[in-house]
Order: sequence, then structure tokens, then C-alpha cells
Amino acid sequence: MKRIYQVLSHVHFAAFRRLCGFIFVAVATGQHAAAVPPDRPGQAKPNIILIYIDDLGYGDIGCYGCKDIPTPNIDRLATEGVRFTASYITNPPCCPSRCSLIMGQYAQRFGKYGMSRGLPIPEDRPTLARFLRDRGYVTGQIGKWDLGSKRQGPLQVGFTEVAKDPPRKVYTKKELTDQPAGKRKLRTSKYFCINEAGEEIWLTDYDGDSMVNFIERHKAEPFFLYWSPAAVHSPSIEAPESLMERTKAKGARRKLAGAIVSVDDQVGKLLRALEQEGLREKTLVIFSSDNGGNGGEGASSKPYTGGKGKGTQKEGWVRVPTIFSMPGRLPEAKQHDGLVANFDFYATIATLAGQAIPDHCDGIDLFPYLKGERTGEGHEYLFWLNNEPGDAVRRHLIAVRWKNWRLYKQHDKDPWQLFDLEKDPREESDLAAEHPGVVKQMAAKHTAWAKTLAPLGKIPEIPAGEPIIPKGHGWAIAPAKDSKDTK
Ligand SMILES: [Ca+2]
Repeated sequence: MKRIYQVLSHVHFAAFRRLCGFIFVAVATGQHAAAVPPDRPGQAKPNIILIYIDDLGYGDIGCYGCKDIPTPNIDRLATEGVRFTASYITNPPCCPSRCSLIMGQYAQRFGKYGMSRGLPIPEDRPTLARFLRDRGYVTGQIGKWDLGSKRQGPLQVGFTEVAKDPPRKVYTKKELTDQPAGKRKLRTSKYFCINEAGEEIWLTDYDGDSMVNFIERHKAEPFFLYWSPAAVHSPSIEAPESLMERTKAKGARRKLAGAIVSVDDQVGKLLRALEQEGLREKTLVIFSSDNGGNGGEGASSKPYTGGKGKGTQKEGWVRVPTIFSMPGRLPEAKQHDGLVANFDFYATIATLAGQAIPDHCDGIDLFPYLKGERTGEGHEYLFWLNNEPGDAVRRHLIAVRWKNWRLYKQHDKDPWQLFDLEKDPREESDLAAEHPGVVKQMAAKHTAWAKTLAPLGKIPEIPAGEPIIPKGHGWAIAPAKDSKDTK
């Protein structure tokens, strides 16, 4: 009952706030009330925090059915927000996924079909960071980049601040030889870093502290914070017992579970900071993953199959957990089943910031669907196409999603396979022969979509310059705005 009351008071408060702004604008401009949309320019811009985990599987957090890894803070985002059941990465894995996210479109539109690391992101259209920076936002980046050419770091493509990459712990010979055979750590740690005080700290924790630092410094102005941790990417072998013992995970999965628990801790830190600063209702928190979980680390895609490594033709490679939370502005404890892609985040954020969605975007504003103002599918179809020569063959994928159907093949020459994901989430019964009409229709849609794409991009031979993420402690700040985008 208390929860319902809280939800209602959030809703009422937001409605009251909107009404006040609405009456003020209507009186000031003499316009008919209905002509004044809420949250247009001139009103306070909401903050945005985008959390993009590396390789977090669909079945590896509590609110997605995971039983052995406690994730109370991420689950809280879901109870205080909307949980997506069909959120997709159309351009897996890490690098293309991030490119598509930050550009708000299918990465094939700029020639990126597979991994193609080093392929520049386009400069004739704004990244999400540049778009927001040019509209008055402080834009901060923390963690992994893996995006664009060797010269396109966060500070070059629209972020005003980037958290420097802290030095890592270097293991002594003795520490390394004391490890059991076959489980040796790398000489330079991936996940233990050294903080400003010279102490060892788990990198994910260090990132969380940086998030809080960013929020405290920018609480009085609109901000966009993009946190993309190295976690929970392999190898999680260094996960300390203190994290693993908080889970019920067994075997190889224990290490990954420890890494996930630490991510959850940072979400908790973040929520406390937002509440402390009175920013919880003024901030959209998006939580998602860049591709499916790694089976080799014991990750789960339940109830689907596949994921990173083996199984990159299956649903678990592309369907990821995604949560939007903004109490007062979005419903709470709601589930959204419509087809969604990570490139929708750009369009949604642009609209929330009171801006028109840029023409180049493939995405849509999700808020009307999440709030129940619009029904039906925002995207009737979603498409995949990775036939990039030179990319790992295991990742080649040609696929379409429509209604309950998933149509796919690995190579052009292969026959299509068709699955009803609602009845057969594990993709065990190929129904292509039984439903030739569905196959024909979906394949035709894919052909038509593929015709709208750019040709395969060529990776330029650019010598690497300074590190993309500057090394050290604290923050690197972008030089004064140079190429201000006015589109
Ligand atoms: Ca990844």
C-alpha cells in the first residue's frame, strides 16, 4: 500500500509540476493550452545517466529471473521503472554495439557491419554526447570506450569530461606463481587499480566513486553521464572472495557472479548520490548491456540460448537486459514487451531533453510507449546483417525480428531458419518449412532494408596518437567547444 501511495505521489507531483509549467507558458504566450507540449526548451533539462555493461547476459540479474546472484539495486531500478523484455543489440559485439548506441542508428548506415575496430564513426552527424553538449549539457564518460577510429576518443566526439584511466596493480612474481596452474592472472591486473591515495581498489568500485564525484560536481546543471565499465567482461578471475561469497553461484560462474555483484553495488552508490542531491526524479537512469553474456564465464541467457563465444547465431547474443527508471516521469514496476533497439536510447534522450530527434536517427522516442500513451510496436521489424569479410565467421549473422518470429541464417547461401520465440525461446524447432509465407515476407523486408545501407567501410591506417582515454587520476577536460553543431 505504501508503495502504491509512493507511486501515486510521484505521479501526482510530476503532473502538478507539469501543470504549473503548462499554465505559466500558456499565460505568458497567450497560446491555447493544448498547443503547449510539456518539457520543451526553456524548462529544466532532465539529467541522463546511461549505464552500459560489457557482456551482461539476459538471465544474470534478479529482475530477469536470476536466482543465484543478488542484484538488489539493479532490481530496484526495475521496481522504480520499466523493465524491457525485448531489448536488442542490432550490431553486436562490443565495438559496433557502442557505435550504434552513440550514433543512434544501425551502424551499417556508416559501413560498420561486423567488429571493424578502428573504423571512424561519422562526423557529419552528431554523436549523442555532441548532440547534448551542444544543447547545454555537461557530458561525462567513465570506463571502456572501444568506439570509432584511433583518434576518436570521448573528448574528440562530444564528451566534455572523461575519467582518466587509473594505473593497474602489477602482480609480483610470487603472487603469480602462488596461483593454481591454469588459473594464472595477468602480470598487470585488469580489475585491480591503484587509487589516488596509492591503495588497491577494484576497478568497478573506483568507477562508481567517479560517478558520484561527477554527480556532486555537476548537480546544479544538466548532465549526461555515460558509464561503460570494463565489467563484467572476461576474465573475471580476479574477483575477490568478498564479492563471490555474497552469491550462491557455483563453479566457473562464481567469478562472473562476483563481478556482477560489484556492478550492482555501484548502481546502489549512484542511486544514493542522486537521492542525496535531490536529483532522482530529475534523472533518467538507463541500464543495459552491450551484447549477450559469455557462456565461457558461466553467463546465462535464460530463457533463451546462446550468447558470446558459442551461440552467436542465437537469441542470447543479441537480446539484453534493459531498464529505464525515472520516478514521476515513467511508470514504475512495469514491463515493456515491444521490440526495442539500443539506438532508441538516442532518440528517447533527445526528446526528453526537449529536442527534435535528428534526421539520421533510426530510433524512436520510447516514452509514449512506456507511459502507455501509444500502443503497438514502435519498431515493427528489427534487422541484423554481419557478413563482413575479415570478421570472425562465428559472428556472421543475417536476421529479422517480427512479432513472435525470429528469422535467421549465418551466411547468404544458407537456408533461412524460423523460430517462434514465444513458444520456443530456446530455438529448437525450425518452422521455416511450415510457414513459407512468413519466411518470404520477413526475408523481403530484410532485402529492402539492406538496400538502404552504406557499403562496407574501410578502416583507415591511422597511427595511434595519445591514448584515447588519458591515463592517471581525476578527469580530463575537453578543450573549449570547437565544432559546435547547430543542426
Ligand atoms: Ca561486449
